[in-house]
Amino acid sequence: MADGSPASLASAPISGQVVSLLANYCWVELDRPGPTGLSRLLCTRRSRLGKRGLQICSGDRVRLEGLDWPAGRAAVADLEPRHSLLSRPPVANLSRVVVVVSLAEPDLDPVQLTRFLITAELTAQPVDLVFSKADLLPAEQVRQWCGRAENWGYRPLALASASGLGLEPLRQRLSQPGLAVLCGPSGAGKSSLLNALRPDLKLRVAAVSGRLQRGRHTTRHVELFALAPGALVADSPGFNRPALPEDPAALARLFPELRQRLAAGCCRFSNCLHRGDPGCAVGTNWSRYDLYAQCLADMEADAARGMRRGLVRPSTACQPGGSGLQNPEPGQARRVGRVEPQLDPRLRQVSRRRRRQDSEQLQSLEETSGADDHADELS
Ligand SMILES: Nc1nc2c(ncn2[C@@H]2O[C@H](COP(=O)(O)OP(=O)(O)OP(=O)(O)O)[C@@H](O)[C@H]2O)c(=O)[nH]1
Ligand SMILES: [Mg+2]
Ligand SMILES: [Zn+2]
Repeated sequence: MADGSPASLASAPISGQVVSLLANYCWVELDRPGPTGLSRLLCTRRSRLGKRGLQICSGDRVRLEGLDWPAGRAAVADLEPRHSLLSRPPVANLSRVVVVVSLAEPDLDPVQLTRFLITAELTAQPVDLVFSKADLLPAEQVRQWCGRAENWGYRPLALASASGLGLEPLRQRLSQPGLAVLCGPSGAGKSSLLNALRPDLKLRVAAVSGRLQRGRHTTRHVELFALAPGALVADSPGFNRPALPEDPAALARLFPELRQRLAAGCCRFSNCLHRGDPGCAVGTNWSRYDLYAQCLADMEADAARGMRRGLVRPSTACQPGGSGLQNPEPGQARRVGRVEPQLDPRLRQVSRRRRRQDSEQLQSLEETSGADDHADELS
């Protein structure tokens, strides 16, 4: 075991965690300071990592070689397996995702918020929801938003960075060991929040602009900061439209309130999309149902577009307007067969409208041969 002497340090494998990623370099915080007392090295990436298809993310645990202590440089030789991953912003080995959205400037958009929550839930780590800029809305409206989010299964925190209102409960959650990632739209106040929690960071922030009071993409890359012993927090660049997963069947588990209903046995079908289909007791009478249905419709429209462009493998569950009941599990055909698949007319409308926005080439394909037939052939 390494005892800290120069001899043992020379032989011990040097490892650490990627705390920020630049174009061709990354900063790695060492597990133990080096012989010169240096705790952070600027590292290149060995090309063999790329050849093995390994992409480094902030938060990755890495092994280093080619150490040049006087220059403070090294090269990343290998990646340790990740225990969790957030796809966008890309962060590995996180233990908590904090979705930050502003109550005003820019206004809170429930569809956008739902997409951020879905991305966060995909990590299978605890998800926190922060409503920022609570000082810009009357207290009653702040309470209403918190009540809504509680119905969705979250424990939201409303806060204002400048005054420090509501900051301490967040500090407590973020001070737990592990890596928490702040993510959300540009201008939501993520960096301001970190500045309020750790004023010495002095992270760059910028006023929102334009009619919609959008953010200016001030933070350009993910960076990890220590907040308490063993507790790291990542700031991240804001963006406006998180992607949805490809598989519509995976969506229900990403809504905590729906997950709860499913755990209580509200649906007996294993391949149901819970869209009010006959025989599905989940129903449509829950507060985020419209947002859930819209996400499903968007996923189906994305899949239809991807199939035409040859980007996505056809899947019966992704057919425009499909109810997800057409493809029963083995042994379930008769039981599922009694439930007639419902073609939801609203979804057809969404698909057609989206298709009209496609390229001219796709439009002419629709006009000449009937796009629905073509999509069916492909699937
Ligand atoms: N009124 C008010 N303004 C805030 C609050 N928090 C942040 N702001 C302002 O909102 C603007 C955007 O804040 P940032 O911290 O740069 O937002 P961000 O989420 O880091 O944005 P990106 O880095 O672009 O993703 C700045 O002008 C902040 O001063 C708050 O609690 N109340
Ligand atoms: Mg920022
Ligand atoms: Zn169902």
